[in-house]
Amino acid sequence: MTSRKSIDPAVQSMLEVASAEGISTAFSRVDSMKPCPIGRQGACCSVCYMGPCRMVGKNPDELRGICGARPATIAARNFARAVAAGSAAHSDHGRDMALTLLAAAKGEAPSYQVKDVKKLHAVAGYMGIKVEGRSKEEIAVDVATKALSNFGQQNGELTYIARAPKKRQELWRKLGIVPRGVDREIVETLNRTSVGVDQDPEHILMHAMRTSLTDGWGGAMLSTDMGDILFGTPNPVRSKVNLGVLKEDEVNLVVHGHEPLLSEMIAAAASDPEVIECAKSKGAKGINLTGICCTANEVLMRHGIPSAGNFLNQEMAIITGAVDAMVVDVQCIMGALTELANRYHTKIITTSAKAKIPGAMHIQFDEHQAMSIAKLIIRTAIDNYPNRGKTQIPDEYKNLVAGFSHEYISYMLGGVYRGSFRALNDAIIEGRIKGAAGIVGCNNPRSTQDAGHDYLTRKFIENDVLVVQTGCGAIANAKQGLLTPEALEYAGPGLREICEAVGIPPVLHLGSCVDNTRILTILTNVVNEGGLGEDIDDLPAVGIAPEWMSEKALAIGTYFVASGAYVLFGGDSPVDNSPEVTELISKGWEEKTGGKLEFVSDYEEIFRRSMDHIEKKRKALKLGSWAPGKYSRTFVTAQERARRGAAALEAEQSE
Ligand code: NFS
Repeated sequence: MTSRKSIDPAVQSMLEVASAEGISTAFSRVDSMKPCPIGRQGACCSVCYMGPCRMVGKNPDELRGICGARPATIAARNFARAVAAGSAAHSDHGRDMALTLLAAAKGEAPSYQVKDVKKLHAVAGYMGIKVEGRSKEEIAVDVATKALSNFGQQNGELTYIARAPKKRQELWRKLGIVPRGVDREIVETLNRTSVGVDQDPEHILMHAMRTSLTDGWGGAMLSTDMGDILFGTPNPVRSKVNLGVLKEDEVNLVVHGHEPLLSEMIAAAASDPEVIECAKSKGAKGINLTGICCTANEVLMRHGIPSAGNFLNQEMAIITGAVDAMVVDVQCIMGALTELANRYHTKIITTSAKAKIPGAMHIQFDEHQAMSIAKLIIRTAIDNYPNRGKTQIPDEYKNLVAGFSHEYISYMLGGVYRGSFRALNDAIIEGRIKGAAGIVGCNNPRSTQDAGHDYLTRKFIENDVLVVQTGCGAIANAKQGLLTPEALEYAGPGLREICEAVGIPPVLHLGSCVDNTRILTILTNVVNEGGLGEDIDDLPAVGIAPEWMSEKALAIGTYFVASGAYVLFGGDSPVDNSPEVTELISKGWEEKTGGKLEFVSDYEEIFRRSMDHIEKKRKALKLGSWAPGKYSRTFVTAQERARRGAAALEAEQSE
């Protein structure tokens, strides 16, 4: 029964506890809350108060709302609004990061500094900011100011548009979808989609693409860069994942949400000897910091702090009874947490000026006094430790390797002096690696937790497709042990050879959801490296969000399509009611950008379409299949080597 809900054994065991104790969770609520069939397929218009109008009937194309809006207009408007909301979420995150960098550089936020000068110089390079003869603080002031100007500018182009492949930039200009300013495009979407403004579905959807580019090549990319400058660019780290990382005898503090600003401070404060002494004085052996969702990914990538799991693990963590405080900021935080926490001793602490939850304790974060606030939060968790009742921590965790920034990938492929993507391009050209799949995004209780991520990742690596991941998708795979070198056992021979030679797992964790922009950078670097076409849409690559549920996922999917990628989403289509819009975002966008967006509920079909696409792109690039003999007469596959090794061993033993 619980296996239909989740493939995560820790979640399964907590669901048994929840069911025995009559505890409501997203997994149980999803059964009693049937989705509204009208809203679910984009057939409900609520942009004015003459309605809401429902586009239901035998022939949707005959239907219209009170104002006359057709189903296609309504579906396109709803989709564009979701993209705007998703872009706003990532971009506001980026804005906060830039504001903190500015405060740090001016000496107004003493807890923060420029940690990664190399990255600062690289970003200054993208922005045309002079670095020679200047202090890191001077450069950082200019970098943060330039970043912030991207949000409010009214005309011109976002700075990072120039980071895309040349051909892509020209295409965007031709299509008129280069964003002028982050805030401008998001506001314009809200205006265009309000009652009686833009009514042409194709025109609305073009602006949805322009808006999504403010996310991918704007707010989210800035967020990644500002984070790396402040906290360091990730390098591979080993860690652990799943509810088994919670500890019986330590103060369990879980950071949940998205922005790394506070969690970085908590990570630093948690190792302060004075704070640890304080925990000991309450009978705990120490402080155990873990995370959920993308905050977890941020501190995992940079410090190897263990993750207690992805989106659907948040309630499960509380049901263990072992969480002394869950500290949340923004995004993907379930409103149900406070009611659930009332059954236990757990304190839910909201920290963002933008987000309060009824029933939660609020300790407002302020970057100017970050360290003292972080310590106050830790002390609150410590003080709560003695209030713990019965705990039920499932003994489930897996090891993982995370921390693959594009900078590190370039380094691992070419070394310090010759960092490049050449080796990856060559492996794709030779056919050792057939292509790449980005498998990203959420959990959604309407489908079995982690099952889509798991099925697709295994299928791709088995078929010599390198998998890169972010967000809850990465954690889903980590919980199944796929983010380790041992997962090479499931990889096809070509992929395995490359991963063994370079020393990486076949599934690379690139970070949080804003770090999908690292994938954009990798795709661009692969194009610029040469030999695989001139633009992102030439590459044998796909992007997949099998268990998506968030507006942010739609924004990410749309900016990848605008950037030339084939993107497949699992589950139901939010524009299903309109065959016209369904065609506009797939075939229509493909004609314009070379990328397309499809909603396919069957995972096998997602895989089949992805492989067809990868093969089609390989053919267009005139790439053949892998022919080992062509490159090395002495070549043997890893499997063959293992077989020979085993045979030799057997022979030895029989002697
Ligand atoms: Ni992404 Fe990260 Fe997870 Fe989905 Fe939510 S945490 S920003 S939206 S649920 S992947």
